[in-house]
Amino acid sequence: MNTGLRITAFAAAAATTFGTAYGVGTGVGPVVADERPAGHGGHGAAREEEATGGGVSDGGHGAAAAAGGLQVSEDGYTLALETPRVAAGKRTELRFSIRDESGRKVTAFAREHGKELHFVVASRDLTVYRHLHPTRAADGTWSTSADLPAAGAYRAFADFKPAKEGAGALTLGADLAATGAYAPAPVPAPATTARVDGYDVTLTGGLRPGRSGELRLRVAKDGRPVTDLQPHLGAYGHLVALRSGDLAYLHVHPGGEPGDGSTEPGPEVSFTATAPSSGTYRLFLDFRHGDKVRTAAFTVEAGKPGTSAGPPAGRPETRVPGHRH
Ligand SMILES: [Cu+2]
Repeated sequence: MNTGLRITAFAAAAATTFGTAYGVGTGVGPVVADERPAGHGGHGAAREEEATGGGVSDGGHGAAAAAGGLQVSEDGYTLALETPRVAAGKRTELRFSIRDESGRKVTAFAREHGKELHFVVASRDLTVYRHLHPTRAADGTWSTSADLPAAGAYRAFADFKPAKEGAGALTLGADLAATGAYAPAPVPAPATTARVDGYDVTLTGGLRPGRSGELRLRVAKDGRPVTDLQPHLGAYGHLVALRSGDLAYLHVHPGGEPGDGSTEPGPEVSFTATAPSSGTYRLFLDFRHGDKVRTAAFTVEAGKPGTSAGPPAGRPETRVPGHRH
């Protein structure tokens, strides 16, 4: 599995980038992970991917920058949304393509998490979230059906890696609008539990600005821990974090994967992520159980005094010795 090896190498480079992000500040500008030495991974992400060897890696998931999705065009690639306006409240087709520097539709993608491209749509107020897997026509046009229940402003993210020598993973973002009467909602208040379809998901840990933080999500159903989560795209859960205010897209690394010999199918799934800044973030966890994918959503504050995830009030954050590898 060549892909597995290549992505593993990239994951190591990406982890290095994350480790370095603290030192260089919290800029969201592109960092070319491929040019960094890949010899010393940050969060053990590379190790876990190596164990699975299945070409599944959050490390390759657009990890070239601390935050993605803020640009419609990056590294010569552009997200061209052919359906920038759709009707709210009914199932519609979303169509787009990834264009290269010369405007041609890209047709060669590397697989990540078993897919050539991951498409996430979130409302600007972070109350609606969809993680979709469009299909690609031979000419490079992607399409998927989606239903956006509320009118308003949305951001669409394409998370992919061109299958081109030296190309890094990218997350491009484009504005999308759902027409209809618009009633923007406030971002839900921070909470450590989320309820979806009879499942209770509890969050411990949190996001820290400029530093890697662990997020552990525990899934229970009817009060009982769920210990038979099903793999979904090569992991027991997929987590996307979006920053409130600009919907910066954070890259989250799984803390282990099915078949690596140590990762249990629940009740807990763990991730590491580095917030590019303090502020409010919304976390969306997709997990699969009973043959259905569900999404649990949480609002968390990064770096806010008084929260467990943030630095203690009035005291500068100190580095944990040995945290960086
Ligand atoms: Cu996906």
